[in-house]
Amino acid sequence: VHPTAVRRPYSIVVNSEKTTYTDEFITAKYDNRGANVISSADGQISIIPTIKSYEFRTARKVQKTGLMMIGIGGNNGSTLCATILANRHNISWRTKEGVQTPNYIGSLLRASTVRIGTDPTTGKDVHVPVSDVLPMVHPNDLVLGGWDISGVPMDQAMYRAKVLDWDLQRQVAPMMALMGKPLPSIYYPTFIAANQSARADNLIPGDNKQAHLDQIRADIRNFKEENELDRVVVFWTANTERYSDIITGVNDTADNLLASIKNSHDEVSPSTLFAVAAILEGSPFVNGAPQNTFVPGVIELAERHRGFIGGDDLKSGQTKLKSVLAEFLVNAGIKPLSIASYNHLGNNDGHNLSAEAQFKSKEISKSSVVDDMVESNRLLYKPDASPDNSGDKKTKHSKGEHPDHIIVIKYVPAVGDSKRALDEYYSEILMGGRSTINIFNECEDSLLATPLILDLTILTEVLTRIQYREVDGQNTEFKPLYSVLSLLSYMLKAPLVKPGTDVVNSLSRQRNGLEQFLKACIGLEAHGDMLLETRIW
Ligand code: NAI
Ligand code: DG6
Repeated sequence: VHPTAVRRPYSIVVNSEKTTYTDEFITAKYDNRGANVISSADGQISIIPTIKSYEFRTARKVQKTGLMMIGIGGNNGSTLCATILANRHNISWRTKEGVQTPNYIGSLLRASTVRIGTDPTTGKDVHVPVSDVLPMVHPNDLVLGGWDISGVPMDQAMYRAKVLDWDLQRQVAPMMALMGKPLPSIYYPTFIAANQSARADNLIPGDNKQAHLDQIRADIRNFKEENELDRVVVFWTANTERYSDIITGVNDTADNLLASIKNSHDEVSPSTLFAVAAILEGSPFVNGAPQNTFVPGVIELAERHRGFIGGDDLKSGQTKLKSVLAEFLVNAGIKPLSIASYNHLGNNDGHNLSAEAQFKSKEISKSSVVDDMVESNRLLYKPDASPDNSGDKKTKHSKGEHPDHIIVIKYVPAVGDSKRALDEYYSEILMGGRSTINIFNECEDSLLATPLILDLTILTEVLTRIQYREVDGQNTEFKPLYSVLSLLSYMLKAPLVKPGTDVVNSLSRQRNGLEQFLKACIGLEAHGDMLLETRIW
């Protein structure tokens, strides 16, 4: 089942003094423009435009990349494997609608485009697939592997998930069967719901966390060697865990965390252990679930090893829409008073989330998504006047005025993977009026999540090949990007960002940020919507 698909040649050339090409690198100059704003006590706002010059250097050779999923035997993991196999082998199947061909719909990289300029002969915008802007791995070329506490072979895991059409399952099953059983994993029962215990039959023996770490590191190394990979991305798509307590001396620093693993401390979660293993093996780690895998000790360890981490929690449906709608309302000067989000689903994710502690993790990531929009408009929402109005990013809002925001998730086995989500946005409009928007969405959860896992993996691989340097500064060596890959935010509900910097939840800002960055790497300016040529004579 190893990849055979042909890579598309990279075909974009930017003819500009800003961009240079060698066989090895694309190097582009970029002027980062901003503005310093100083507000004085008398209400005067003084603005000083700023500019700082950088160079980005992107290695052109796409690395042979493996994706190791933790939870590969679950709905997302098995659906992703079957989707890649169907695409790789061009398998079509019959549904009651007719013949369906495989695709990557829902992937920002493979199914959406970016405006790169204008055709001078027609004056029309020219769009290219996002995946064409820089050399990127094709999803068909990813080498797949991973761990699961459930030892069900991959074809059976796909049947168990009940996500894909039967005629497709039937055809990919022999290829899925060749993938065999997932690698044994680690199971610390207090971290996931008790209702998952029956699945846990494929475990690395013992309860020594250091030995577990060593085994997982060896798994990553072996997978890399056996498949002759340049890069392995390790991805948590296993059950949502409860939050870990952040305890001074235990997981607050890199050294304390490593010592706690040695001592098999109870509060080190499986996902944190996997993140540490990945960092120590030089593999990027992405967290597709909501729990606080990235305790401070993990972030410090990633910084120390110049490793790459990204998370948290795939932003697939209800929350993605919320990061559009809440921004639309607040930017339209309309004041959401309450947002009530309800959903029910019947897959194993829903079963796990029916336990209080695991639901809590999901509730936090689903709730945080409107914070920055509210924060940005203090005309609508009164700020808190007290001196300490800071809030914790993940557990509580800043103390200023906020809309009521409630999250409900219910487990209804009958509906399986087909999640039903209802959202009510209740807002204040002109002169005390009220507006209510109700949304009902129904779709297979894992078919929204799978393309996000692919995008996150492929983007992560790209970001490991990009380096930067300051053009006029003292420090002119090329350096890797900062360890926390906040450029992945578009696909994530509660984006992890560089400590001390602001989280951006708005979907359009997240997408613009990513587009601008990819374009900057080939020396293209951000395309604004000023459309000056259409406004002047
Ligand atoms: P699932 O329950 O079908 O799959 C999770 C898999 O993880 C199971 O096969 C389970 O046996 C395995 N597992 C649990 N603990 C493990 C460990 N310590 N090591 C290895 N494997 C372990 O769930 P699904 O639907 O695939 O979702 C996966 C994760 O992604 C969940 O945390 C979910 O909340 C999150 N997520 C899912 C989205 C979706 O739309 N499906 C969207 C956003 C996030
Ligand atoms: C119930 O909400 C199950 C969850 O795992 C979600 O389906 C998943 O987090 C996706 O959430 P959303 O809000 O992006 O659709």
